[in-house]
Amino acid sequence: MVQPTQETVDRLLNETRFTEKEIRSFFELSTSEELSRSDFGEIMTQQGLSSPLIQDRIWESLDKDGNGNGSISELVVFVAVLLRGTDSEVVDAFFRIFDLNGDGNLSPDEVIATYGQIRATGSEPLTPEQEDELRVFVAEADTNKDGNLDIEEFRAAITALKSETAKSQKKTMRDYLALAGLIFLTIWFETSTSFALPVIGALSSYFKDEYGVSDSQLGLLSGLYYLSATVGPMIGGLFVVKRGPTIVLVAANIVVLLGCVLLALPVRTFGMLVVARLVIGLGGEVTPFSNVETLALVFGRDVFMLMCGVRNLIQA
Ligand SMILES: [Ca+2]
Ligand SMILES: [Ca+2]
Ligand SMILES: [Ca+2]
Repeated sequence: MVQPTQETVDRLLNETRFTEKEIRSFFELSTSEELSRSDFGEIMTQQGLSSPLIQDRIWESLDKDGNGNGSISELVVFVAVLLRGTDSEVVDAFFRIFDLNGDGNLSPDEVIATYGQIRATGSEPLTPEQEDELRVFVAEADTNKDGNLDIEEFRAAITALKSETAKSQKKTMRDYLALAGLIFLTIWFETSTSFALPVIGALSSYFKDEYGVSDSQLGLLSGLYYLSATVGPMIGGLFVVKRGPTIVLVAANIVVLLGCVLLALPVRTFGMLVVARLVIGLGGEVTPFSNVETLALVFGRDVFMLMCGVRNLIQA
């Protein structure tokens, strides 16, 4: 526990938006008067921020008097910006940390290196796609097109990003109508396949009369569906990885439709039933997983579960 002088408390009251009580509690919680650069490095590395370059940038913001040690007062001022700073103070603080070579400009590589480290704390590093997104972010924010972001461009980009996020969080009547439309589409995509799959069972007496098939042949038709349904998902799964679930979902539904068209043709032979059921099976079991993957892609976390529910309801 460290006791600050009244003079130090008054100065920090002046420099930060903390209350006297908050300032004093920082000191009370501290076990030593100063933090060394190496202790700081150790703490940062433990938190997943291992890059010495980024540690240096944060340290420069912290050790304001540059004496090589972080005092409690310096720590209070640094934390105050992050916790109680205005938007522009926080943005400025991040700009100084992101600007690794300290030239007053953010290059795309600096944004990727720093954002990657901060974002990647305790999780995966940035993917090439995420890096590309950051490059696009820098290119779009770079209004004077010199390839870098100065502080004004960085501020404008962050402000735009914030207002965009706020806008996207406000739901309007239009959003709810769009949601209703999407529920309808989800039902639509699920209904056709869910109807086509068990139709043999429901229409067994019709098939017996119309095609003259026996009970064992009906059993065979059901079995054939599951035979091709074990092959379909293997192919479908490969394409989901390669091409994304949406296109696979559409393709699988087209395959099921093709099978249904074959069933509807006026060729009333057992051979045609066999072919049609094999075709339906090929696409039929691809739809459940590509449908869920598509829902995850299209809907945010809150709506995704609703859509899965809608889908399961239709399946049942
Ligand atoms: Ca210092
Ligand atoms: Ca720079
Ligand atoms: Ca620029």
